[in-house]
Amino acid sequence: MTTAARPTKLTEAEIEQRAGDLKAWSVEAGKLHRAYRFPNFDEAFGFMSAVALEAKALDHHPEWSNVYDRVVIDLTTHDAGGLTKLDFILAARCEQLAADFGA
Ligand code: H2B
Repeated sequence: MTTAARPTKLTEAEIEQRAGDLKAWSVEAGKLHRAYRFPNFDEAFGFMSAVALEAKALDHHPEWSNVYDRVVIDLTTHDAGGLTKLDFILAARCEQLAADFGA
């Protein structure tokens, strides 16, 4: 297995630029933040299962919580001490998958 180079922390300007593509997300306490509501628990957990596979593939993992039909996600790159392109890649995948699961 090859070791992928870890991405570097984005500058404020780079964060603002990338955030323009993710209107439903906000930057809170330096993390990309989004709350989703699904039709029911099955859809919420299905979404989380799909995101978990993405997280595994990217080797990039969300901070998140679930209560019934709600999923709250915070994304940051712990190794870099801030936001990197990986957070924006995972956020964009979350948007696509959330739509698939009826959010
Ligand atoms: N996920 C997140 N969100 N941030 C990281 O810095 C991170 C990760 N690092 N998943 C990865 C795993 C690292 O620990 C492994 C060794 O690649």
